[in-house]
Amino acid sequence: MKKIALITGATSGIGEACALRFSKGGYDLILTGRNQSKLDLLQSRLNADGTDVKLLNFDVRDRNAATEAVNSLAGKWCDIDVLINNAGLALGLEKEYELDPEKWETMIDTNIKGMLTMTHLVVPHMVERNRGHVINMGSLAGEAAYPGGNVYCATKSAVKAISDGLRIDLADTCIRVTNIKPGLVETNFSVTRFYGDKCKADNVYNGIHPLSGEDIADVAFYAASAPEHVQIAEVLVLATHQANSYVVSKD
Ligand code: 8X3
Repeated sequence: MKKIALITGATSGIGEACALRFSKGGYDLILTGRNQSKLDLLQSRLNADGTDVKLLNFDVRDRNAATEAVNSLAGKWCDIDVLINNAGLALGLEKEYELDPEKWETMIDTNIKGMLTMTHLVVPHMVERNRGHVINMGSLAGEAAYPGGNVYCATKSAVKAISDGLRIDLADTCIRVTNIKPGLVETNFSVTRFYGDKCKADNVYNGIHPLSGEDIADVAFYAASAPEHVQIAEVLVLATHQANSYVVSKD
């Protein structure tokens, strides 16, 4: 029987890359996202590769919708082996005291509360079966605040604390918890951060060979494929010419 991974925010970027990587690695997939047509497209693509795909169309910020969607799973789809809490975003680089409260609410509600909601809905079943793996998408941004990063950095610090806490809570089980912390990854991340300004977004990655969503998906798949007694607790993944949030050597 094939293993099952549930991936949030699966319609683009790292989430989509994880869907393709885990499909290639022999998993069937539960994919969640807000955009039904993008979910449908991804499903057709994965079905063509022989992967069975279940789509759940909801926003992780909506706890009722998430609960209804996850509770609608039946049969084999209830036995989730890997939960990839990927849905997340950054909005703006404004000063903390100038950032629109709606923006910080969106980041906190998605990156922290959405991840907690999914953990709350899925992990109890893993505990019942005494097997499973939670992979949370953290960030280099969670290591230390950088200029304009304020709330986004805080949400990714929270991902670290919440992952560490969950690992403690699950230490007497066979369930593993991994926090993956990418640095510069060229996806839609910066386009979203700069409210659709593609030029500003491109500038973040100009002059450096950044990571791709696929690079991060490979790390997630590696963590999921490690022998059962091996828990990859945390991985900081940087482009070769990025040393930290401040030092990036550009051409
Ligand atoms: C994305 C990494 O450093 O651009 O989470 O904030 S960074």
